[in-house]
Amino acid sequence: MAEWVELRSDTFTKPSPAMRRAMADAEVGDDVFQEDPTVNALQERAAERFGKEAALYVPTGSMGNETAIKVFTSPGDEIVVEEHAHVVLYELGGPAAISQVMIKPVPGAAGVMDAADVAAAIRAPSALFNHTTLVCMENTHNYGGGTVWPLEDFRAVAKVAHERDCSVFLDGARIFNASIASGIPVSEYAAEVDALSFCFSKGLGAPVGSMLVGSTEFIAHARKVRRMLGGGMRQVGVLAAAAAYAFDNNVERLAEDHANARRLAEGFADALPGSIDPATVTTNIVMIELLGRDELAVSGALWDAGVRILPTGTSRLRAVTHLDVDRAGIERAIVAFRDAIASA
Ligand code: TLP
Repeated sequence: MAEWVELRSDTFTKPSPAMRRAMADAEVGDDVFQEDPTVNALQERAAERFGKEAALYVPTGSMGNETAIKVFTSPGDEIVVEEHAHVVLYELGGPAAISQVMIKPVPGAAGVMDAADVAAAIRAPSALFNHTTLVCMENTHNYGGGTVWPLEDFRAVAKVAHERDCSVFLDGARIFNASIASGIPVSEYAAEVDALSFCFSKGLGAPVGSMLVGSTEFIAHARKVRRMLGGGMRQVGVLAAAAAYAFDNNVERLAEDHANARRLAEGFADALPGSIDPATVTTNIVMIELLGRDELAVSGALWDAGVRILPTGTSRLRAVTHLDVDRAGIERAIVAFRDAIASA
């Protein structure tokens, strides 16, 4: 039996022996000079898969998001984003610090914004008001509980943004989870936006790395910003090889993580009725309402039982399924949760 059931995040996945072999065998070159063949091939492959002109390998999802925001805005602009988006809550004020933009947060239904709210949040060009130049969406939505945006909502938001001359960016850190859950190819989401980021280092199981995808012009500018932020990497083909392996082997299997997340939610709902509606769990993120119980006491009891679940600071716990947790681990987590609730 595994020592731990690690459910704090899909970022905890470790490279498998086969992925490590692919890394060891990678051909490399200096990527600042665009001479790393493994990186170049990965970028071409990503651009093709998303139906865009070009792509840029970046160290993290946060750097991808912050780079895109900088490319699409000028200091003093305003960007419209769902209020619980990663760029709002978890990037340490990056949009303000790096791009000098204001954030106009918009409420969402489990992370999905309404096009009318977005339209109302975009300010008309004026000598008095902040200039709105960018609308960002997040799919799947992390804080919302791994929500997949319905395509029509996604299209409606992109449409109102474009009609008002805003660029549209997608934080698609987990876009492959969205695609596997909905059956919608990633290129269909990509077709609605000007650029997007996605991560290899989450459910796809690579140790590092994300990708920015967009037009040739966008990527050329993003390459400069990446360098400015300290993200110009050298013989990084060893990491890109892990990402290529993830592309080949770890996309279709995300369905297994989604089934495990649903089973986990069912077990939690059984142990603590009202803590979660399992029907809302469609990808790999499970947000559990503790209904007044102390989140640190519950997560501490789980930890003692060998189950790691993330306290969020809001009386909710978050569990994320991934390729390093199998069904036996899920069942173990359910038993531990039942015990933790009984003693909390
Ligand atoms: N999210 C992490 C934490 O930072 C919260 C996690 O464990 O889920 N966009 C989204 C939607 C994300 O969930 C994350 C990571 C990122 C961007 C940033 O990726 P990294 O960690 O590579 O900078």
